[in-house]
Amino acid sequence: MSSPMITIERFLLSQQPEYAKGDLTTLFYDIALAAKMIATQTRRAALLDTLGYEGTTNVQGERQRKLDVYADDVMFKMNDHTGRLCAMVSEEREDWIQIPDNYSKGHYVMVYDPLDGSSNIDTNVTIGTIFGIFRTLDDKNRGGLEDCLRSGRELVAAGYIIYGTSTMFVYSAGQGVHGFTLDPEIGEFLLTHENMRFPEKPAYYSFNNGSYRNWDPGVQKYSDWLQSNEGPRLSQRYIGSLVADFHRNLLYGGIYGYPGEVSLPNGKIRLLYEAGPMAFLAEHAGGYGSNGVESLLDIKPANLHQRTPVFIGSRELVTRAEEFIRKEKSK
Ligand code: AFP
Repeated sequence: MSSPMITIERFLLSQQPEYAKGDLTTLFYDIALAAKMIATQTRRAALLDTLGYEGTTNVQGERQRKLDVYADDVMFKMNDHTGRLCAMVSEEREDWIQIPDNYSKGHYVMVYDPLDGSSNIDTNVTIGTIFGIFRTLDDKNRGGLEDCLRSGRELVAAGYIIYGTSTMFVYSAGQGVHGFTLDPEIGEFLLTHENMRFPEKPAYYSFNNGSYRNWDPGVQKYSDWLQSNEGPRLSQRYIGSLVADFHRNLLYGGIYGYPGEVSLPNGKIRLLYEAGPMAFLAEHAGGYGSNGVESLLDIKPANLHQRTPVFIGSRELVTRAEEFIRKEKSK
């Protein structure tokens, strides 16, 4: 354990710039509380009969699992009444979420994927929650759709919670990426990974190679290069949970990719509440996130649930992917 013992609350207070002390700090604390509730529920899911499907589908046409619905509800209920947010966007809801009339509206917008990788839930594989935070564009006119449809460059903070062998809260508010581990005995997140950076020499690449035949030639050639003698000689690790694959690659160096496919030209990952926040974290850890052509942070979504190809992780590996893709496109 790190020494001295630093709780997430203490760290947040010491790190936030003066303007953000208060609302942004407590917003993180609210998210951390939601994370503890989701962690408790996921750990006991089989015992509480919360594995399996809810019997509904979300806006992406995906069948919702009971834990997807639970996590979405917790993220919403921990944040709707606090007066810190003026709007939210969730993967699980078609429209953006306005703050109920009986609560006051704050100055921040939170976008989130309540449970990423949820197809892994029933097999006890690591899953996560992703969030991003924007400041409202217009203090007098808060919480409209234009406050939500923003590029990743406009994020003031982003983070994820990873529900693995331990539960971790990882975030950046623009001053480094910091990780906290939940001590279940005392119910607190404690600082364990200060100032996380992608290591210089990467170790892993994480693509679903089962989809190789459906990728563009540029992505196929990049994948061939990764595995060739001329390549960087990485091991392949793919969990199929963006948060988990990203987290491992952040600690050991590497690249996660979810390219476009023949029947899914923009891939599967959502720009606003998955790719954008993860690209924000990558850049603040010395890495990079791209759609294969440009930075994921520079793309303004045209709609809330827009998808994008994703290549994210160690900067050099991602820029090499862009080179392969550009070269093939220009032929
Ligand atoms: P689910 O939330 O439906 O499990 O999707 C997770 C995800 O968006 C991302 O976290 C994974 O990396 C990717 O999809 C896995 O997709 P494939 O199974 O097609 O590789």
